[in-house]
Amino acid sequence: MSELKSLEQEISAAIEAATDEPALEEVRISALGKKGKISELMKTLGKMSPEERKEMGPALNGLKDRVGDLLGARKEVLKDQALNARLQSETVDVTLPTRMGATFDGRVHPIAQVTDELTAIFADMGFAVAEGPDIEEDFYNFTALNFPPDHPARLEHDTFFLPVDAEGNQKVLRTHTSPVQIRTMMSQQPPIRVICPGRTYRCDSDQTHTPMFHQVEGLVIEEGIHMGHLKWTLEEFCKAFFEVDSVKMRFRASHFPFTEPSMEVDIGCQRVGNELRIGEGDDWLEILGCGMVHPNVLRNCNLDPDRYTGFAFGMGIDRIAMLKYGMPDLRAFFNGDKRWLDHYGFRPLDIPGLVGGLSS
Ligand code: 2NL
Repeated sequence: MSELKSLEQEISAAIEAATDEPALEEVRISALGKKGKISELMKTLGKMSPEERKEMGPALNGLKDRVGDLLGARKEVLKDQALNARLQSETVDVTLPTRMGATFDGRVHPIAQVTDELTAIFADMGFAVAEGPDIEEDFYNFTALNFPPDHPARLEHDTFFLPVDAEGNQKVLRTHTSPVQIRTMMSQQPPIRVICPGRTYRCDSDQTHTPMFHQVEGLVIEEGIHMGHLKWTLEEFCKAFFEVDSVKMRFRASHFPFTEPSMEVDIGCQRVGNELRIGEGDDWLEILGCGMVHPNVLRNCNLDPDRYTGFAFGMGIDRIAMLKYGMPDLRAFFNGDKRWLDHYGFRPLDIPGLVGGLSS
């Protein structure tokens, strides 16, 4: 009997000393498991005299029950302790500053930003984006666009020519994104509404010209399209892009081989100190060229000019980026100086959209 008492004390002490659930489980096995101390004692009951059994049976059962209760109670305590420790170590301090990293330190280049901005504006007017190769065939860059063979305009464009290939063909670096529109007209049926932003190349370099620059052209082909549609589209674009309620515009007669009539478009502006205000004022800024698609261009793309008309326009993305965001030198756009990008670049998660301000 006194042996049972000291066994109970020994087991109770072990239960109290267990500091986690695995340790407690070991104590349980050593007491109540198949070969545990209490279980072994239970097995001896069979060999006892009836008198001994009468005394030891209830005593052992009592011990087994009390040890079971102690184990259960200790298990609850240890569970609570483990949960509290987890809550302590896994707390989130929502007042900490956001973590900076590559995603946040990087900047979006103004060309990418402005391309996204104008894409959002034209997408809202139902335009799709079309793309094409930078290395073009003469046909798409010049011939289909109504440049006569050996016309000086092919040279005026300061074209980069590639070496003549085995078949005697000479490819060029596209001098404008118009070839993308030619490809669109040859592969799709009207109604067509596309913008074609992308890289273009001309052999020219000074403060406002780089050998590689960016252009966006727009093209609409549909029955009944006229200059009113052209004017409205460009006016809406200018207001949305420069984020002003109204914009003064001037259409001057001009000439391109691929449009008739052709126009250059100026917007009103005013210089106030160092700042350039767009939309009003007595100065003019040239921002784009446009016109009604020349019937020859439609014919070259197998479209019937008696059925379809269309308008087209083209502008320099780099140039309108400089106007909107005030960079003085185009060359700095492309020489990869990180200090310039830190200053003029855009935060990567400020994605341009028409809701909430284009360039917030
Ligand atoms: C400018 C002038 C212009 C076009 C581009 C075009 C394209 C096709 C047919 C007719 Cl496929 N026109 N594009 C038309 C007028 C002007 O760009 O000064 N760009 C910077």
